[in-house]
Amino acid sequence: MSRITCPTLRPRVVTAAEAAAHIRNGDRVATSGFTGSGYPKLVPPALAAHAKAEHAAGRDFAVELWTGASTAPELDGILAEAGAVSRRLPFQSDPRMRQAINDGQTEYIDTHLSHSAQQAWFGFYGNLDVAVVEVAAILPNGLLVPGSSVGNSKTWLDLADRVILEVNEWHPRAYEGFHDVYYGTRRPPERLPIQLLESMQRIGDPYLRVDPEKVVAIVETNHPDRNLPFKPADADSQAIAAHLVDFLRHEIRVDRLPPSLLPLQSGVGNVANAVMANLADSEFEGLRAYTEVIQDGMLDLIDSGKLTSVSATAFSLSAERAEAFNANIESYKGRILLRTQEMSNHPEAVRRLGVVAINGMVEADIYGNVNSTHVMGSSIINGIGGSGDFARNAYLNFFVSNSRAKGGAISSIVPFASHIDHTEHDTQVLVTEQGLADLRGLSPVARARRIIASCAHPDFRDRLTDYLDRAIAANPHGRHTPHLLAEALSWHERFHATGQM
Ligand code: 0RQ
Repeated sequence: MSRITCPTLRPRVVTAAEAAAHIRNGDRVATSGFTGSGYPKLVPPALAAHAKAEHAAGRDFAVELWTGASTAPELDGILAEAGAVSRRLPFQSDPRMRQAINDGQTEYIDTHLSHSAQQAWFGFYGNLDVAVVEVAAILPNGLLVPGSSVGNSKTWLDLADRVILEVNEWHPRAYEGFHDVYYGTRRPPERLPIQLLESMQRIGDPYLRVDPEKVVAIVETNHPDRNLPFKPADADSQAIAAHLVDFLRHEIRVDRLPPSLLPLQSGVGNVANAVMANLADSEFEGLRAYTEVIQDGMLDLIDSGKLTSVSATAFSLSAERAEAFNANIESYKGRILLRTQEMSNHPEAVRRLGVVAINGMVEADIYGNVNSTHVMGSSIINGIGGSGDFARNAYLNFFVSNSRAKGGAISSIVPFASHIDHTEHDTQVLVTEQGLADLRGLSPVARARRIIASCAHPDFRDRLTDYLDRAIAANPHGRHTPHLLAEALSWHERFHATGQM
């Protein structure tokens, strides 16, 4: 049976090329999609082909691209390769898009993921021309059943002048009932408290709404989400996870956490995924998650019975896990809820629920400033994503990383972070395979001693201590957060010059 049962909308089914023809040079285009799930799969390649044809004919063609978060090669990748994206926001992780941004061809606006929708409807980014949104089905009354992500789709459908829908049969029809789309957001000063008191509480609707008048085209597809595999957890990830889990036990013993913990948030990346897998082997029971993405590790926790429920905005699964989930989707009903990213990452909810946030990092400095996004201060990797939404507002936050990168050439603990996403005021606990530094209640120099002793790799520990000691000695009237300004970024400069920090 067709997934499009609305008599008004059914006649608008066209080919992807016909749908893409509704997108013009200079348009602001916003798509569904969040960390490789629920993004449109046919219109973007058709748009890229059109852009290439225009370029070959000597004409300009580029659009602004707004999404929920990262998408996939057949959206970010193919449009970046076609040179068809003038400006991109918010989180991305595609290698070709990253290249276009780092080459200076595409402007990139790296907002917090909870801010992106509201800043769009505040009007901060200008008028939205087109929304391209993938859904699992269109109901007879025109309501839309989302698929494997919700992201910013609600806002894009509300704001866009024109809407293109992709109806993808790869998403199980049984997705109906897995979503909670909150329609109560208002601009200040009309804002009301968000009545989300428990992680699985429903505060919205199971469906997305769209004004049928705005729907200019519908495309039918049957294409899987991108679904990248995770690296198997190596010894370092296991060690990081073990330190973190031991610390959680300690916090329970001293009565700073309940035995079933508080709702967990786990970020993107291999290390964060490994931490979740490690929790599956632990003694914890009755865990809950209030998070952004559901990775394989979190699904393992549900399957093992340790995790009773997950509220998120999207799946980010490997291909095998996605197929297994789709085949057994009914068994997860009531245990998984997908919200708008505005709500999954909402500061008010994160603060009220007391989330325990675990996110990856690129580097941290001795005082606890964390860089989540840039290599050597200049090249973006992915973006801040939701790490700031969660870390700043969490009950307890962790930043995790190997103590070294690139085969030992780089120390992840440096005198001064080459880019700062999370300041020393936000950071609570740093974890590397070397150990864990609990920074709560410590002054800057005490934090520095603890980070160097617990988290830095032995290859770099003495040099970090030497830097700190000399910075203290050289600043007789500046001993609160002492630095040697001319030397603070010298480790990064040395890496550029010699390939070694
Ligand atoms: O690059 O694969 O080319 O070698 O960075 O590093 O160690 O595989 O770590 O997969 O956990 O990702 C911060 C990127 C960590 C991720 C980051 C290089 C390293 C490798 C990845 P290669 P690992 P992970 C909510 C939370 C921001 C968004 C976020 C991230 C690559 O966690 O994007 O937290 N976070 N969102 O070699 C140079 C260093 C390095 C380094 C690592 N010090 N210097 N390169 N790398 N450390 C979810 C969402 O927001 C959607």
